[in-house]
Order: sequence, then C-alpha cells, then structure tokens
Amino acid sequence: MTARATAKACANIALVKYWGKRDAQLNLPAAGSLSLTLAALVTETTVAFDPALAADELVLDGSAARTKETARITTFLDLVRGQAGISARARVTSTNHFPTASGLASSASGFAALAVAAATAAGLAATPRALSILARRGSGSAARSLYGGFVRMHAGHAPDGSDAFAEPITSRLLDKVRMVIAIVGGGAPKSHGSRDAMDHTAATSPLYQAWLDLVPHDLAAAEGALAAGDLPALGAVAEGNALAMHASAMAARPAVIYWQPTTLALLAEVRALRDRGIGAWATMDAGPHVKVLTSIEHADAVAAALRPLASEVIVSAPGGPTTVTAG
Ligand code: 2P0
Repeated sequence: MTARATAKACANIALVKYWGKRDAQLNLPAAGSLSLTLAALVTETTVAFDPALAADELVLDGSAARTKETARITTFLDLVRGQAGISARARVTSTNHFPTASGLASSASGFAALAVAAATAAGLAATPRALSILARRGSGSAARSLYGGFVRMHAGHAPDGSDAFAEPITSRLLDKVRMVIAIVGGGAPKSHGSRDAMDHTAATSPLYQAWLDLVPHDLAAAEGALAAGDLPALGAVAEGNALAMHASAMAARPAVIYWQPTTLALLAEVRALRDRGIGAWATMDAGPHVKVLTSIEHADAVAAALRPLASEVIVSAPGGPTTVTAG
C-alpha cells in the first residue's frame, strides 16, 4: 500500500541571519535568527512511501535528481522512518514555483515541504514544534518556513536540539510590508554553498566571534521593532545584520565573497531611495541577489528604481505557513 501526502511551503528571507552551527550532526544553529516568509516563492512536494521501491527516488523540477541530492533526502527520510516505525522507501516529487530560475532555489521551502509531506504520509502525529525541529534537521532555515509571516528561530541550549525550533511572531507590521527581490544574473561564477561557507567562516574568520556576539542584540532589536510596529527600526537592524554576516564571511580565509558589482549598485540605490524619503532596507544571503524590505505603499517605487539594475525584480507579500494540500 502506498501512503502519500503533498505539502506546500513558502521560502523565507532572514532579517537576522543564521550563519554558523553549534552541532553539525543535529544541524543546530550557533545563534537564533528571525525571518519573513514569502508568498512569491513556493515549493510543492509529494512524498509517497511505497514498499515496492528498493531505494528512495527524487524528481526535482521535473528531472531525476543527482545522487548527492537523493542521498540527502534519504538521510532526512530515515529520520522520519525512524520516528514513524516504518521502513518503506519513498518517491519524492518536488517542484519550485519560483518566478525565476536564477539561483533563488531555497532549501528552506524545500525541506519544510518535505518534512510536512513526509511526516503526513508516514502517519506521524507531530506537533508544529516537532515538525519545525524535523525540518531543521534537513536545513536550518527550513525550520522557519513551517510558519507564515515573521518567524523567530531559537538556537536553544539542549544538546539533543529539542529546544532549537521556530515560532511565529505576531506584529501589525505584517499587514504593511513587502519584500522586493532584485535578481543579479549576468554570468556570476557559482557561489559557495551556504552550508560549507558558514562552516568555513566559523572556522577561519577573525570576525566570526564578533558576529556571534552581535546576533542576540540584533534579535532583541528586531523583536522590539516588531512589537512596536516600527518598520524603519526593523529595516535598519536587518540591513546592518546582513552586512555584518557578509563582513564575517568576507574576512574568512580564503574569503567568501557573494557580491557582484551589481549587488553594490543595488545597495547604493537602496540608500539613495532612503535619502529621498522612501523606506527601503536591503538584505543579502548566500548569493549576489538583493532583497529589500519596504512598505506596501513604497513597493512599486522600490521595484521601479531597482529594475534598471537587476536582471529581474519580484515583489512578494508575506507568505503563510506550510500546509498539506493533498493527503
Ligand atoms: C538565513 N542562510 O538565515 C541564512 C543567511 C543563508 C544566509 O539559512 O546548513 O541552507 O542547511 O542548515 O538553511 C542558508 O542556510 O543551511 C541560510 P543548512 P541553510 O537564511
């Protein structure tokens, strides 16, 4: 008998970044993080456990996945099988409904959708917290994509990771914000994967400890801004935190530099927008793209200002939680 489920998850962009682990085996973050889930970037994943299969199979965006990707899925499904007390292999079909092909693909939405689809198909009666912890084992940022809107990830202290999970944060800012995503293309060389890059930064960057010391302050400031409904305060923390994360990575030896010339041009344009009284604040992840936090009222002006510089511009509303779309 085949046990099947489909789940849909939105990607998220961190406003206070996750950059470094305290335990690689359990995938425990070295510090907390805080994100906004995005409606425009969705992954839909179906998991079908089938006793007739000899091995797990992964079809990613319509093509059979590479061995390395399938092995990572098997490692993750082994956790689910262990918790559910089943042994059947699974057929996993995952599709990214992203408006672009240029490097925005997200392990956050991927592992959030996989965690919920696999747990449902395996018959696990998991709490939201348990699902967030499960998703974290696949990818740290995936723990945050279980929830919609603003989300706080706890680093936790427990050696077994039982307190390293995400939770939603309510804020009246949720009805007021947009994220404008400026895609930087143009033949950039393949950037360092974030998993290796954060480990390398932690191991070699003279600025890494300063990064770890900074995060609790930025988390407190971001949560304060969300509680107060203060978008300029939230934006300032987000931009400063992203620059600090990149500074720690750039100081690693050898350096991890994600930025392209267009990245800097976009950052300058965001500062110019602010000088003109338009509230807009930039953040960047493990790639050259620039994501800009702004208000609904200013989203069109921000997109128009960035469009001449970027390959493509996407305006996203906040997204909802990961949901089961077919049982
Ligand atoms: C973030 N990033 O907070 C940060 C900022 C990238 C830059 O979370 O090793 O793919 O799978 O736990 O979640 C990307 O890291 O890392 C990430 P793993 P993940 O969004």
